[in-house]
Amino acid sequence: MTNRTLFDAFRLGNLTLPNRIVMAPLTRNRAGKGLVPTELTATYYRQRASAGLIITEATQVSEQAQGYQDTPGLYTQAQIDGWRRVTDAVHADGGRIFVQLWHVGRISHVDLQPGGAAPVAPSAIRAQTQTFVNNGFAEVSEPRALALDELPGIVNDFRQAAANAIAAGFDGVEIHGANGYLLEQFIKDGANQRSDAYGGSIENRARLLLEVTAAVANEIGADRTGVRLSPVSPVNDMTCSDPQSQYNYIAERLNELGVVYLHVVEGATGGPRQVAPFDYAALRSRFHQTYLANNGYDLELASSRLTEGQADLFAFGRPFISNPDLIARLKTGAPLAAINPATLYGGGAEGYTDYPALADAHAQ
Ligand code: 8OZ
Repeated sequence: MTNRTLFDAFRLGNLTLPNRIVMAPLTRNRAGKGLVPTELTATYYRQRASAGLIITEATQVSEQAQGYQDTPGLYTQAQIDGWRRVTDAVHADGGRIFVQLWHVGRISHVDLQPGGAAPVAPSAIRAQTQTFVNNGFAEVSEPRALALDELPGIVNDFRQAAANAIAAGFDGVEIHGANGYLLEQFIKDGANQRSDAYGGSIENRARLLLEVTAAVANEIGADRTGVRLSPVSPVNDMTCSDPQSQYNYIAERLNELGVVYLHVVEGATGGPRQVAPFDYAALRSRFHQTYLANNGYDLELASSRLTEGQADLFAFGRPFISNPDLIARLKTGAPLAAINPATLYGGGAEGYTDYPALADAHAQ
């Protein structure tokens, strides 16, 4: 038992977070032309600068990495310039911000791929799930299996996007190794039936994630590199025959690489925490840097987990959408505003930058 509180400062790499509550990555599908973040994006993140740390929405490392309409990228100069406006706005209001980098792999659609090509994956197995494209939901497309000699290019795309992130003023990057996207497609055997060095054994299935992480850490520093995992989440049609040994192994290797945090989606992403047996304490014991816990946390659960010493930081997702001043509300016990599910994905300011902070609400 400890008497730490969620509102105490925490040292993360070279940053001092003023509290232990992190804004989780949240896809909002509002990038502008060229998949560039807009002034509205800068306003949205600036409004949330009191978070201990902001982790941005998932951001593509290449054109091929896109799987949903209007999600931002970080591989063109215009995108770097757009993100610079965001990081400047957050820093001006005293905040800290990491960008989450992803490649969606097979969770994509031919209409989002360069030249209308098939999305790429470890194996040519189509996921039973949908994506948001052409202003509606559609089944994801049949993927093609990546050739062995294409994998260094993917590692390099992550490395380059991490360098771009620093050029854009980010404090660090989070590698999206969760939720059924490319890196997790390699990790979990339901999506990976390769017989080369990237499939089969636990070591082989972890290889791409670990190569990407090593390349990013080498480029920008392990103290600015975090990794997100979701060991038992079934989202995006994922299955894994032995998640505990698979993820214990990954945690040991990430510990050796010295990455600054492990961000763990506990249970089914955005759904029940109890979905399959998994020992998160065993995972955490293998990783000696910061453990960032995610999924369904509220003030009470996060406080008790912190007191028990089960995690260092706690990511809150949906509450940050409708409460830009979430930290102040949690601290003072003020009521939380409800989210409007209709304005989560796509659109403009409505349901994005127009949720008031309490002080504003009182002034109206
Ligand atoms: C919701 C809608 C689209 C994408 C994830 C990036 O699950 C996502 C995502 C969430 O990690």
